[in-house]
Amino acid sequence: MTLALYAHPFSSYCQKVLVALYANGVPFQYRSLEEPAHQHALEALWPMKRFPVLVDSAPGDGERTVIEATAIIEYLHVRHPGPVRLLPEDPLAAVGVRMLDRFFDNYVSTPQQKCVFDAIRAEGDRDPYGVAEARRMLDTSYAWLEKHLEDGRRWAAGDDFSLADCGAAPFLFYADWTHRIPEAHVHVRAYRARLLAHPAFARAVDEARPYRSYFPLGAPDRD
Ligand SMILES: N[C@@H](CCC(=O)N[C@@H](CS)C(=O)NCC(=O)O)C(=O)O
Repeated sequence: MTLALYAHPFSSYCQKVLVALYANGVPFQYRSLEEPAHQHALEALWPMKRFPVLVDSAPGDGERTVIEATAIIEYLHVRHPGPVRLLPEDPLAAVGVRMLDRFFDNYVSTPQQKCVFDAIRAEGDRDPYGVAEARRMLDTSYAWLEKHLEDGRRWAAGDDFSLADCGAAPFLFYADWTHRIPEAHVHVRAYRARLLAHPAFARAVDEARPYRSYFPLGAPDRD
């Protein structure tokens, strides 16, 4: 059996999957997109050229290509489970985890990526209206999350670390760099700090340190 992940250490969606792999100690080949050969292989696997992409080759079971960070984590949960159960057994509780996973993807990561992608465009192609909208969405998301975390829950969906936290970790990490989480949102800031202290995410953050100069808005000298 070979699990191979096409990924870049500085990519938030790749870190989302790396957190799941590291949390469960799943062995895999890291096909870093710093290498042109891996970039070409990725293009052949997935014409969208978005990453991460997972390839699972099992003798007698062919080869499976899995796209999209959430689907990759769901796949790992089914085919390569480990001690940390990232989706609860109870189907209703699992809906709650998936709902929060969508929240972090759509309302934290998407607006923060909008700001970052805009910053790497040529001056004349920028979209200040879209960026202002994205920043407003981040404000709304931070405020909603502050209320959601007010009950003292440790992780996004309760006491157990889950799929939702795998995405929350890198997305809040970069979102705070892009659009600072207000000091008043003490629960969101404390949750981000807990995520940063989680060994699986701390490892992903450390592996990405050499690439901080890639952050187009200027990586702050912290974290
Ligand atoms: N919906 C995808 C998003 C993946 C994504 O946006 N990945 C970024 C890196 S963080 C990427 O592929 N960027 C390259 C590009 O936009 O061409 C997922 O959940 O995996």
